[in-house]
Amino acid sequence: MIKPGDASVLLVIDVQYGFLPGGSLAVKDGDQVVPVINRIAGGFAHVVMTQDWHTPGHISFASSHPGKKPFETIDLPYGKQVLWPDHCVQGTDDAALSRDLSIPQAELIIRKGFHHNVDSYSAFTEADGKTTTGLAAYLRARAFEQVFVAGLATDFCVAWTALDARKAGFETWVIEDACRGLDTLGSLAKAWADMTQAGVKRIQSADIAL
Ligand code: VGL
Ligand code: ZN
Repeated sequence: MIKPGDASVLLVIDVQYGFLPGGSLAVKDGDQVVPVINRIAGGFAHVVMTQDWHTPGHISFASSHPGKKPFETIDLPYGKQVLWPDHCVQGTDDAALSRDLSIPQAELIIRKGFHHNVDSYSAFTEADGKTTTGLAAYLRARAFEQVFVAGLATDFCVAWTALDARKAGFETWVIEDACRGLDTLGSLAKAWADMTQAGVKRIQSADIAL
């Protein structure tokens, strides 16, 4: 069993209506993470949430690229980009955090994806690999050392966040049953392979002592 301590923080990634059933980029069974996250959050004194928060016409939207369809890829100056349906546009209900989350102690909400010409999956670094959200500096300033990651989607925002947490030197766990994936073009298996390779620990919510 793993017992979260004073130096542990839970990152709750993108539990927003856009990624829940009925949302614009719905993750299958995405709503099932909510009760699991609510339960484990009770064991954490420190919680940070993220919120995908795109400009209208964002570069990651297929609709911004004539002739392109969602889930196709294109080459952008910073690398390959999967194109998505329009989702989580700033100020819309689709971008709102689920009202079923019950985590009143959450200390910070990091918004990401608001740079019009750069996507951002990771809570730490945007897809250009250099623009920072400030989260690593925040976590260090707060003296956190262990990062636990849960939310949506396993193979994009959760995985990129966990990989960057490792790069930033944090001990990192992903709580598998507190996440659900999109799994487009084999992305879920690849994400787990990359995370395992990087030393991210894969656990279940039952492994956490609450
Ligand atoms: C996400 C695709 C596009 C995610 C966000 O939260 O995993 N995926 N934007
Ligand atoms: Zn997005």
